Amino acid sequence: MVIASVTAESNERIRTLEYPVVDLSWKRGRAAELLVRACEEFGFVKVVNHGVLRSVIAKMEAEGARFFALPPCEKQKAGPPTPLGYGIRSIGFNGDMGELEYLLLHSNPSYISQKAKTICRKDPIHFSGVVNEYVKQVRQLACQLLDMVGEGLGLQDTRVFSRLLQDSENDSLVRLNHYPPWPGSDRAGGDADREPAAGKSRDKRSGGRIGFGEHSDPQILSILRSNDVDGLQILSAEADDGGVWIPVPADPAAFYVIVGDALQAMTNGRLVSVRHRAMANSCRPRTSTVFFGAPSPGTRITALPQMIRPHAPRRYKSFTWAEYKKAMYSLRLGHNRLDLFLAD
Ligand code: GA4
Repeated sequence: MVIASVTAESNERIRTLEYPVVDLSWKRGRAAELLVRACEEFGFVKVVNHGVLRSVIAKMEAEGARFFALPPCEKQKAGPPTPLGYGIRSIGFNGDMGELEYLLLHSNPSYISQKAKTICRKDPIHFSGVVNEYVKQVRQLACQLLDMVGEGLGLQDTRVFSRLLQDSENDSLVRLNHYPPWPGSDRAGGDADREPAAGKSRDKRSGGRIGFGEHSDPQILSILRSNDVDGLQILSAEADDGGVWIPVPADPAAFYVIVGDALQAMTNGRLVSVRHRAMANSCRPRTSTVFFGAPSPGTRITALPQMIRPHAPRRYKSFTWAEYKKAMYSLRLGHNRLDLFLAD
């Protein structure tokens, strides 16, 4: 597998940490095989040569920048998040807090055109056009990757995952995040000695300021990109010390692919939904855009028969996406919510 490495300080040791990269210009069969290995071992992969047009990405980024630069009272008109809409610091309904502001939108064009009236009052049609085009291209990328996963797993019906994202009732979301800068944070010597303000969270080991806390994504597949400011970290499952946070350097030209809980359940645990978080330590603002590919609410999430074997018995009860969402909104961000659906 092609691996990128990053040197990081963890547990008072300097270590080289690794994460997988797949280049979509490689031969399809080889790329599919490596994609599956990455999703099995990490639940995460950086994808380059992805084919999403740079102009589409740039327009989406510009719309995000324009919105977040509005005065607070203007932004509030697109809130509060219920759970969709504009939010600041508060995440979900159960007291989770982050160091960010965000726009969380349904990917359905009719929802976007309705919501655009509060997000971009000057030109809602332009805003919806930009978001719809971005969603269309990134959904296509997600479907291409899911078809490759189907191939790499040796499934006869290689479209079994991508069909869920193409369903007219699919519940996919798009999220724009803006992590404001933290003044003084990049100065020499770091800032682990600085006390965060009341209620703000910090990683106990590194002292870094957490922008969006540890969690897994509930959906099938998430496709993330960011500006050139670092912050994304993935948790590697290491038996000896309960996991190590791997900082994934920013690359605005790449997309980062995150396996969600629903794909873990459908593959009976063969692909793993990776726990990840975003740090907000930089003296420059970090922005990220995430597409969360989800099925329709009525879709039944259940392990594919080919994934159940004598040595790999059924791990999860089957559930509908609507049932899973109900559970996830009743729980904290960091909860291992799939555990609630473990088979008897
Ligand atoms: C995590 C992944 C996505 O950002 C998200 C988040 C959602 C929200 O912000 O409303 C949740 C979180 C996420 C999982 C648990 C619940 C719901 C916040 C929260 C505490 C949009 C999603 O789908 O699930």
